[in-house]
Amino acid sequence: MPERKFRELFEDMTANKLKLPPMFKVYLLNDDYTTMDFVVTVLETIFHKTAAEATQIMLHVHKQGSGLCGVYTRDIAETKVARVRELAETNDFPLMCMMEEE
Ligand code: TYC
Repeated sequence: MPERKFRELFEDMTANKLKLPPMFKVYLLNDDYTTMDFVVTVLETIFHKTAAEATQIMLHVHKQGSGLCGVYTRDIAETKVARVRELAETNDFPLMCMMEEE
């Protein structure tokens, strides 16, 4: 194989290997019906926040309309959004959760 071709292939391979995966921000949105306690529980159980962090994020969402819960790879973000929606539905709360590419 000519050296130029080999170098091209090698650079292509290493560039692809070193590329970081796309990351996704997961947000909770405010509503008038979901209880504050439920939102704190969601943040503790699904997003692994401490009680203090969960309370801070919940209050931020309550006052500002939305709040960042974490940044994850696509699969993890999708799973977290799905778990929040399932848990909210099971408990009859209209809590909304969304993800957005960084
Ligand atoms: N606004 C809700 C209330 O007053 C609390 C709440 C906070 C709901 C955050 C959703 O993502 C949310 N009970």
